[in-house]
Amino acid sequence: MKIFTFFLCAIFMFGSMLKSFGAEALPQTIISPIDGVPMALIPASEFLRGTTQAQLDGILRIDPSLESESLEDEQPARWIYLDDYYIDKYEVTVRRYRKFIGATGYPEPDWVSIRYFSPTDNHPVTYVSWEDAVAYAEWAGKSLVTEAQWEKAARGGLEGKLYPWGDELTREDANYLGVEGRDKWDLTTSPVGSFPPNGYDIYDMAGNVLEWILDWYDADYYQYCPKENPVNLTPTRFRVMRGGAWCFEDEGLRCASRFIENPLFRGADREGFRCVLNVSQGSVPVEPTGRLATTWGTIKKVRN
Ligand SMILES: [Ca+2]
Ligand SMILES: [Ca+2]
Repeated sequence: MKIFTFFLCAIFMFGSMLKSFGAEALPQTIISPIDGVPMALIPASEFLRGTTQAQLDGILRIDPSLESESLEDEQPARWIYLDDYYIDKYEVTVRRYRKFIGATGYPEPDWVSIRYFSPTDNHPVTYVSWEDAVAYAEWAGKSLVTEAQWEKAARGGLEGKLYPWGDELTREDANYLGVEGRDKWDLTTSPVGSFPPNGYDIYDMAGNVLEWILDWYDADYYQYCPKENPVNLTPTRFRVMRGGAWCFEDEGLRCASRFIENPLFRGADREGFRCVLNVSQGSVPVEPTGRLATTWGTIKKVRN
């Protein structure tokens, strides 16, 4: 309890030191003070979200077995504006999740199953529910990723591409169904960061584990959502998951692919998450000197 109280105080101090920054002053990379993960800045801007009709036609030409209706929830493609935010460069690992459990006394996950599909501490944690992911994010002083934040980060600054690095997916890019080349993992996750990052220096946005998203899933959400900082907080039956997983075909690894899951489900060998820091909500810790700092000491600041 004492440790938990310490973390609550620390998060409060963390927030109280916030200061507004122009985008030009924000460092490209920060180290998240509580869970120690490097986070990449995604600068405020518009990005083209979703799947255009031309892309949808192309996808169906490549794989005629797909039903066009199954991709309609990715339409219409629209320009969406998002404020500055930082996103974890890596999926939350077994090591970081264990640290969270130890610090808070949060209920232990199914370590036996986790170990089977994620055999080392540097593999992504799995067998976590949406609520587990939110609890971790709150402990870490961060938030779960919104659906729009996830897709913008996945696109890596590119416009209208199918995957985080372009329109082709190869075995050098990601862990998905099967084994070849750099993808040495057949029926398990790979250690986080085993493949090259995208243009925002973020790893495993395609494949490895599916990632829990803050939004509730609505197939029609793109048709009516706001243009700025959209997040669907109206309850439905499912939460969104993004990015595909180690057991998915290549089509499921597209940046625009949307998946659904029961938020209470904690039994999946392919489901993990990552977190964000929302700059506008005052979650970037800055001292008047411009140094990043917390009650734990100065945050390691890394320049790309
Ligand atoms: Ca594989
Ligand atoms: Ca992933």
